[in-house]
Amino acid sequence: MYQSIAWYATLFFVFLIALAFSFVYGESRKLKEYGPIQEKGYKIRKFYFLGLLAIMGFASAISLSKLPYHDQHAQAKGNVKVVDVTGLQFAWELSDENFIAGEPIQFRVTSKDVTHGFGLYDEKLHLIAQTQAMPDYTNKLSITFNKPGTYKIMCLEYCSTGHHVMIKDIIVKPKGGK
Ligand SMILES: [Cu+2]
Repeated sequence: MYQSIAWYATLFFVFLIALAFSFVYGESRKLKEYGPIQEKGYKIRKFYFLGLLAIMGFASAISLSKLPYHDQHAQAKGNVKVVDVTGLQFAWELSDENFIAGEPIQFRVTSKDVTHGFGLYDEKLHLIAQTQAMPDYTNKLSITFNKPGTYKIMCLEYCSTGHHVMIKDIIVKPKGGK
């Protein structure tokens, strides 16, 4: 859906630019007094600048708050399960592999060798969360698996020949069930 919106928006703006160019080309053939045109142009420019500023400010405020960057300084609260994750060539090691739906989890992700990408995928292979797995550094990633099922960790950073086998299943059991 977003691709088609982006595509039509691009077409629309290309069309607007083409329109502006043909207008300028048409006008450039007429002889006119320069002063008033310049004054009008400056007014339009100011209007566009302020308009653009307002739109970009608004869009930034909305989209920045939704960026999936997790709070690295967040402390694991009482009932949060902390799971240490280590990426290595070519596997994922987890300190705990028992997951229950609805349980808040904080992954603490690091690497033993090179940089890997910790990508969490749901059953439809949609990426639901990700962070870097870096040597000598721990990234915190908080997530709650709302539905039981088989999730996957896949490496998101090309890390040499075995990169494609860095896949691990995470089985999330239903709450109260087996
Ligand atoms: Cu990797």
